[in-house]
Amino acid sequence: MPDDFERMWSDLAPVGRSAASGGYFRQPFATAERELAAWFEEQCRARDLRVERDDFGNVVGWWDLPVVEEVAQQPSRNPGPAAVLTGSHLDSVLDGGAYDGPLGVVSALAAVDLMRSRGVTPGRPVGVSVFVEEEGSRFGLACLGSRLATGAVSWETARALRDRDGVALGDVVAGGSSSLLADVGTFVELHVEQGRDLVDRGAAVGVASEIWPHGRYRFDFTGAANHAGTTRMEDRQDPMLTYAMTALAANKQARLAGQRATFGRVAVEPNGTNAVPSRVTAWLDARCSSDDALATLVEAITQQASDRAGRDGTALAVTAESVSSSVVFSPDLAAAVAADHEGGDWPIIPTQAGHDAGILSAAGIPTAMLFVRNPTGVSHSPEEHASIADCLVGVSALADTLERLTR
Ligand code: HGY
Ligand code: MN
Ligand code: MN
Ligand code: MN
Repeated sequence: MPDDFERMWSDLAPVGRSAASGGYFRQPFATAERELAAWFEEQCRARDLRVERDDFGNVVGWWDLPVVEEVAQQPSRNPGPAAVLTGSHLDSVLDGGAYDGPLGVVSALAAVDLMRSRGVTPGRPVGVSVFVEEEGSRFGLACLGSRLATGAVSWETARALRDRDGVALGDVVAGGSSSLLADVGTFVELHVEQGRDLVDRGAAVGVASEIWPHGRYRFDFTGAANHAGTTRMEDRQDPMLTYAMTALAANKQARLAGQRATFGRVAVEPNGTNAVPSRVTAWLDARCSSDDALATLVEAITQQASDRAGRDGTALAVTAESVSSSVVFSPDLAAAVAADHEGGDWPIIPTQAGHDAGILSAAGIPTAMLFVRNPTGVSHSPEEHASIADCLVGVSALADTLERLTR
């Protein structure tokens, strides 16, 4: 299995991603997703996993139950046992790392290999899944694929989402419906840790207790375009100033409240060197320990932005583009997954990162997350990393969990 894992891990290179290069892909959504899906489906076929796609680009490779003849004589038999699904995503943030997402997919495939090498025949179907556009890097809505698969967002709404070039999702994806999750009873997602809890605890693997509430908010600062040199300072209505003071306020407010917030994306129009801009659009990413704390923090930042706009003679509009409430994973399932480790329970820790696991949990599917230690905790960066040794511990922990859930 180790060579399988390392071979698969390096195999991602053809689609622009590989552990070695910390690669990422810049191709447009459709190209990257199509190439990544082709790589994944090839891995499924190599394992005789039945490939099922939905209308949104999400894919599952199914390890079906062996067909048992006598079932045919028992037409009244209840439908088969609920399936156990495991997987993650293959897309990335811009200039991201190689582990966030792919580690969960490669580890799921390797866990199937490991279970088979142990001679395990699951008593339930096992699915390996890839949900598309988990980062929302192109169409702006995180966990887009899993939201569509669970119905958390309708296709009618999602199809109108546009990327930075104005291309609508409905123009690049067929759309329609998804039945991938129809028979899924439990979902388990393995993910590289995006933080340093496991390093601090000296553990190779951890289990998620919850996902902090988080949201994305678009701040539109509007001013008056003018000459950068000839316009007196007191005559300016500079939206860049209002944005800059708001970014400062967001950082200060988050620190004071013990929460997390940043403006990671900014668009300036007309973006000239010698002109006061007419408009600055900036996206706030806020993550808080409770729904109330999130609402309070965003309200405080918005209020300071509004006060500043009044002083600068600029206008402000704030739009909440997506808000995800707190997700608390099933404590019993988390405890059972944590206890699967012969050397004592894996630590159970919160995460501030959103995941498809959060969407499926919110849709009522019992869900667990396994984290693999990231030596620096750095993520959403080419510096993101996990050692092969820890990755293999993660695969073994995932196989143990799947084995227990499918008995
Ligand atoms: O942005 C996040 O929270 C996650 O990495 N998608
Ligand atoms: Mn991510
Ligand atoms: Mn991820
Ligand atoms: Mn995620």
